[in-house]
Amino acid sequence: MNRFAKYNVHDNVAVITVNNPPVNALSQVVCARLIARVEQAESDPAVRAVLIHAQGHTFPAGADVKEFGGPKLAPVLPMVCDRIEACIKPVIATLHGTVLGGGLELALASHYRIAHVDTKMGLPEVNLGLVPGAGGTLRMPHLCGVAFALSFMLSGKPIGAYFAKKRGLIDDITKGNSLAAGLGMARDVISSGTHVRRTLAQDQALRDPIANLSAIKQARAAVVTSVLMAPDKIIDCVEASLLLPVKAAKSFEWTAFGDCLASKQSAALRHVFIAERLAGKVPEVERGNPREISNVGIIGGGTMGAGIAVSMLDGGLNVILVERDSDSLEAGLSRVTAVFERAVAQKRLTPKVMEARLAALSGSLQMSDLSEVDLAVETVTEERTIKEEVFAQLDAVLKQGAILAANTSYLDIDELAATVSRPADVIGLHFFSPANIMKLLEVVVADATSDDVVASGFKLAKRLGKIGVRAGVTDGFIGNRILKAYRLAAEYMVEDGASPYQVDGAMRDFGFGLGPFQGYDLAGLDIAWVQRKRVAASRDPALRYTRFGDKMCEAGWFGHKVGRGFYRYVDGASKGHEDQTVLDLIADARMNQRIRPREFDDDEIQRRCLSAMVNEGARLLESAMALRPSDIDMVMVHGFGLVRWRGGPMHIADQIGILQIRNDLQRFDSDDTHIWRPAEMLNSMTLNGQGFGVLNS
Ligand code: T1G
Repeated sequence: MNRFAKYNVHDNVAVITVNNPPVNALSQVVCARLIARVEQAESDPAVRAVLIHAQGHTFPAGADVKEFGGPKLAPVLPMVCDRIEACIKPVIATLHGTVLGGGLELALASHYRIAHVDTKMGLPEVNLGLVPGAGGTLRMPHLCGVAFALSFMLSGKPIGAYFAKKRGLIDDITKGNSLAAGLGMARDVISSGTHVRRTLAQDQALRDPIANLSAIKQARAAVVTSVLMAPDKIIDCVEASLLLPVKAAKSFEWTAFGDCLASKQSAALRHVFIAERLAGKVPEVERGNPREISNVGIIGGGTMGAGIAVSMLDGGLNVILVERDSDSLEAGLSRVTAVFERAVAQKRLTPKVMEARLAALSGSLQMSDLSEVDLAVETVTEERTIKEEVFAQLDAVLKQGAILAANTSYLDIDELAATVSRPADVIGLHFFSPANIMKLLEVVVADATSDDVVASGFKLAKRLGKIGVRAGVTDGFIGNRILKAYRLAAEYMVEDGASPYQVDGAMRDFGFGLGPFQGYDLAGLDIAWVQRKRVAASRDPALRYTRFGDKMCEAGWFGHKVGRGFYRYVDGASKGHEDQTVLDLIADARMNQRIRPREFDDDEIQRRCLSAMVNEGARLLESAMALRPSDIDMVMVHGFGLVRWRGGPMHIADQIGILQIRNDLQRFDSDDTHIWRPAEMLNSMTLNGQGFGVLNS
């Protein structure tokens, strides 16, 4: 009984200590123990006040997200909160760490709250596609006013202790031990003899619904364009808390919570939450000991190198940027400085912080200046001979134990590792551009890469605030292999009759920030053209090859950087316009291929692109190039901008059903069998009635 919620009495104060590592999540068993302890305190004649506290580094950080998929077994968290609020003895919550979601709702139901000065408090349920479901949509407005409560719950962002006190969310702050401070407050409440047990019902008459309904109206206007369900539901609950009797308002909130919980959006958002934490669970990380990384050398100050330098500086690392000549070095350092200056101009960074970041940056023309770095990342031209040359120079100057990282998108890390004297120290760190913004880091593990170096790569990812995903050595690793299949599906449809603009529109509606052809224009059509020419000799003749992309490159239409690609960009504008000359070129290419164009609707466009991505994902899993399906989802969400509330291609496949994906593949199969032939895994999953979700462990 003592586990999960300990009970002991200090000087007439019953101390209930929640103990459910790692974040004291309010699982069903913790909820049951909490009610039992509150009732034990209430019936204990020696007790005159109750203190709720938590062991470990945080007061409960919310309901247990991992239980949401299962049955809602009593007692559910709202019952715990109501029982605390109804306790005839004063209940004090003493807060520390990150008090989030149901954890904060537990505190709100207590009669008094004191927080350690470093405590963060928030109701982030909206980020999981949920509403605060344990009384938060009633108690927050009641305590802090409707307008603030709405902005607090709709943003999902945590606040600090001082702001919380200013808003009336907590009664006091302590810089000392939160348990001692909580006991002190309990003793004060007892000695004052003035405790009045106020509940929501008693105070409802105090409210002025009309004055508050204007805040409701403003909040609705702010979310009117959102496709998300939870924000609307949060506003509905707050409005209900103003207009309905408390019991009815609580029931309204619980129903809204259940509606959100059952939604595909919330399932996807919870999937992403869990997937982000699963990605770091990698065998080599469990076995390895990460090396200390403080000083980093970056070879190449182009767009990628500069972005990586910013990311490393933001992570508090020292950076030496190496270039081949002074002009290039100057340009590279300027690119880094410009990113920080833009952040200061947009008030995302203070000048003082910018100064500190730039103080950790230096430049050099000598590889020998990297002799003391812990990690060297090459970001030079995507040509094997050039990268091998850089690796040879690094191998000659780096200290023992330094890590050599290649930031290649395609090249074979095993081959690169074989060219140096320390292959075990070689790893792929594939950043996604812009490297200081995109959260994905593909950690590419070569055969020779040591466990320690892999563990170092994942520790670095966490330090940079990125999601590290383990990838095997395969052409394009995970992201670019999925992208290649997606793009092939899109190109085949354009050659068969769809317009690139229709495909882009359909895939933006699907959840990507940009359609595939917008993505080509942004990256540069010539990049893929170079890749196509690189593999031309070894291309599978059975694989369908579309010609219009080559025709556009032969015409110099490389995309945004030259003012035209699939779209026209007037005066360097970031948004392009559709271009009839592109449609004419595609029509000519079709004619040359004797293709009679046909119509595609958006549903077929989305299903073709999705099934191509899922099929390639299954192949990556079969070949162990990806560890788990949710890692593939992380690559598409954090590397290619698929919205979180879609969850990722493998998650969507589970929502649609593997049988449908497989049937689509067979239906789309024509002469381009490469991307449509169902992966063997899909066949066996169909037979077993299995989804990808069971493989996410
Ligand atoms: N439930 C279950 N496990 C959780 C959890 C949660 N709420 N939060 C974290 N974990 C696990 C996580 O999976 C990982 O597990 C470990 O804790 C460390 O997490 C009714 C409906 C608290 C700021 O949204 O924001 O309450 O990998 O790597 O970087 O109204 O976790 O070790 O096995 O993130 O130090 C609302 C979500 C829930 C908070 C800590 N609460 N968590 O960050 O560690 S819904 C949240 C976080 C709710 C009520 C509603 C962060 C953190 P493992 P971590 P961290």
